[in-house]
Amino acid sequence: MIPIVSAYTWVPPIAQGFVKDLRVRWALEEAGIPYRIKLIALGEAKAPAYRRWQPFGQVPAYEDEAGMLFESGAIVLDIAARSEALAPQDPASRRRITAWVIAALNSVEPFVQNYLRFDDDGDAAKSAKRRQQVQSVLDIRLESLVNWLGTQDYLDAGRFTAADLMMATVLRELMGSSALDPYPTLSAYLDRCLARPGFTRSLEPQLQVFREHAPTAAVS
Ligand SMILES: N[C@@H](CCC(=O)N[C@@H](CS)C(=O)NCC(=O)O)C(=O)O
Repeated sequence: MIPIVSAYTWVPPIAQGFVKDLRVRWALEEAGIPYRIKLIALGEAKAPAYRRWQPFGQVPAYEDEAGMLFESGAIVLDIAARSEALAPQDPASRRRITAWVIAALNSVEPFVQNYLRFDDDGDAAKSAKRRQQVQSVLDIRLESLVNWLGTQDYLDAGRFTAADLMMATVLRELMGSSALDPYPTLSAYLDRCLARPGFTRSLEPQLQVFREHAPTAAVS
């Protein structure tokens, strides 16, 4: 069976290019595994039938001959477990790459999202202080990544792996902000990951679907 990945027909412009089916598409592109996209409307994701595939009513969900799966990290790791292109297949490498995928999702992404979603609450002094706190905890994580990378091009195994795929999708969320400015190592790392043809092959089709399903302006 050709693997199936769920994706939205359309999301607001701010989310376009960042919907998390991108991670799965990218992994499949790197692995050279053909796949089909199952498009669903935003509202459809909340229907009971879809929730049997993705319990939280989100994308991506995934299905292949082994069955249904959800959570982008779990899906990428599952694909990596079968693809040398995404991870060296010796057990020691695979467990380190698992750790990095979880680190991207658990030790970095929450701080990225807190930073990006920070909202002033109207009290300028309190907001400035809180913003500073949110930024400094993110900085601690980014500095840790810089220290880990040192002069390495990639997180582990001396080459691009699923660990970099996941970390790049997380760091990429910061691209519209100034958060990466103090970290040229991370900007260069991100550029290196996003320059991969597999990334472009995953991003473009997602964007194309949104172009095709763009809401038309109401005619008055
Ligand atoms: N932890 C999930 C998060 C998936 C997720 O956040 N999906 C978003 C799109 S990027 C979504 O479907 N949002 C709609 C919603 O939560 O109702 C994963 O990594 O797969």
